[in-house]
Amino acid sequence: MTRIALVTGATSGIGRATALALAKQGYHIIATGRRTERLEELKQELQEVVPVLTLTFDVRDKEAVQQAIASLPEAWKQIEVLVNNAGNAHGLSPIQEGSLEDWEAMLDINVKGLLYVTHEVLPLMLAHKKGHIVNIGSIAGKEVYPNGNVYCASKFAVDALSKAMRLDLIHEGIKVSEVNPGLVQTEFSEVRFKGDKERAAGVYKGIEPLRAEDIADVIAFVVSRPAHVNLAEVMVLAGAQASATIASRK
Ligand code: NDP
Ligand code: 8X3
Repeated sequence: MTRIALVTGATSGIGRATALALAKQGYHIIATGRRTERLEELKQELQEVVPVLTLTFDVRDKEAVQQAIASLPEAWKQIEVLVNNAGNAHGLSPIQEGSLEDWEAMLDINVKGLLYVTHEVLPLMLAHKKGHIVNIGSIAGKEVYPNGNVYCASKFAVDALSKAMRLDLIHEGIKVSEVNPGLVQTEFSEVRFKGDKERAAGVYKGIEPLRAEDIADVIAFVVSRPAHVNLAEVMVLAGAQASATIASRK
C-alpha cells in the first residue's frame, strides 16, 4: 500500500534528513520549502528510491499553503504522515533589545505556519481516519534561556499545540507526537545570526552537536511504531548537553 509523508522545511537540516529517512522506509515523499532549487536537488536524489513531489511555498502565506495542498493530485492526497518541521530562530537578544521583525518572523513561521499547514492537511487525514502528525518542538519549548525569549515562546506554543492536538484528535484515528531536539548543527544558527557563520559556528564550539540525521532517525522510529504505540514526546539532546544552558564543553 502506498504511504505518503509530507515534510515541511525539507530544503535543509532536519527536514531534508527526515525526507531521506522516510524515503528509506518506503514513504512516498512530499517535500516542501521556499527554495525550489534545493527541493529539485532533493527530488533528484530521492526519486531513485521512491516517488517524490515538491511544493514551493512560504508557510507564512496561508493562501499559498491552501493552494499548494489543494494542488496535490488525488493520488498524493492520502497523506499518512505530516512532519511539521519548517521553522527557525531570528536573533538572540534580551527582550528590551528585540526586533519586532524578528519576533513576527518566529511567531509567523514556527506557530502560525505550523497551524496553516496542519489546517490544510488535517481534512485529508480525517477523510481516512488515519494519520500521524509529528511536530518539531525544541528543548527551547520546555525551558527558556537568556535571550531566547520569543523563540522559546514560539516553541512553548508548539509544545502546547502538540498536546492540544493529541487531545482533540484522539477519537479521529490520528496520532500526534512531538520531537524536541537540543543542539543540532544545521543552518539554524546561521539563520538566527543572519548569515554570520563565525558566530553560528561558536554555538557548537567545544561540543559534539547532534546531526540532522540523528533527529531524522528518531522521527523515522516514531512513525514506524505499531498502531497501538504513540511516542507522544521525545527529547533528543547532544551527549554532552544536560539542558538548554548546560553543556560540557572542551
Ligand atoms: P534549518 O535552517 O537547517 O532548516 C529550516 C527549514 O525550515 C528549511 O528547510 C527552511 O526552508 C524551512 N523554512 C524556514 N522558514 C520557512 C518559511 N517561512 N516557509 C517555509 N519553510 C521555511 O534548521 P533546522 O533543520 O535545524 O530546523 C528545523 C526545525 O527544527 C525548526 O522548527 C527548528 O526550530 C527546530 N529545531 C532545531 C534545532 C537546532 O539546534 N538546529 C533544535 C531544536 C529544534 P526554506 O528556507 O527553503 O524555506
Ligand atoms: C533550537 C535549540 O537551544 O538553540 O531549538 O534553542 S536552542
